Amino acid sequence: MKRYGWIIAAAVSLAAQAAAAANVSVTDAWARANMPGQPVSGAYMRIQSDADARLVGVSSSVVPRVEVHEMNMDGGVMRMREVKSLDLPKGKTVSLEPGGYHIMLMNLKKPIAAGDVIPLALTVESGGKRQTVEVKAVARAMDMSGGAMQHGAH
Ligand SMILES: [Cu+2]
Repeated sequence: MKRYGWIIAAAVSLAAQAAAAANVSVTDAWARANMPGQPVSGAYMRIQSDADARLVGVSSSVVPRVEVHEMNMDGGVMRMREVKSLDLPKGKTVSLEPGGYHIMLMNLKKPIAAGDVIPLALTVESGGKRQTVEVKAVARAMDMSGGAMQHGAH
């Protein structure tokens, strides 16, 4: 599977950027297209901040509920849980990808189809200030046999 086979331009705007706010860049933002009847999916991206920061929330105008999740192995079983805050260390690229940290798209009213654009608003905190980073994740189909995570546990 060519996970990063194509680069998706992430539209990043730094709203209300204060002098102390970190510069946050997001690349390779994508969402997983899903099957009819699946109410959940995942969104993935790479985030880099030029100052120590934290991702403290994500929302979307088209997804009723969005959470930041962590996935790991627990006794041979893949489990995931919500994380309230994800560290974005200065200068380090933090990857959200299948099998690791991801943005959970929940309570979907209709399936996400390949090519759909999912707008996401990331709330990033740094130096006591919060800013919103707008990201557009383009949906792509995913080969479920290629080690993709299942979200059936929800
Ligand atoms: Cu999840």
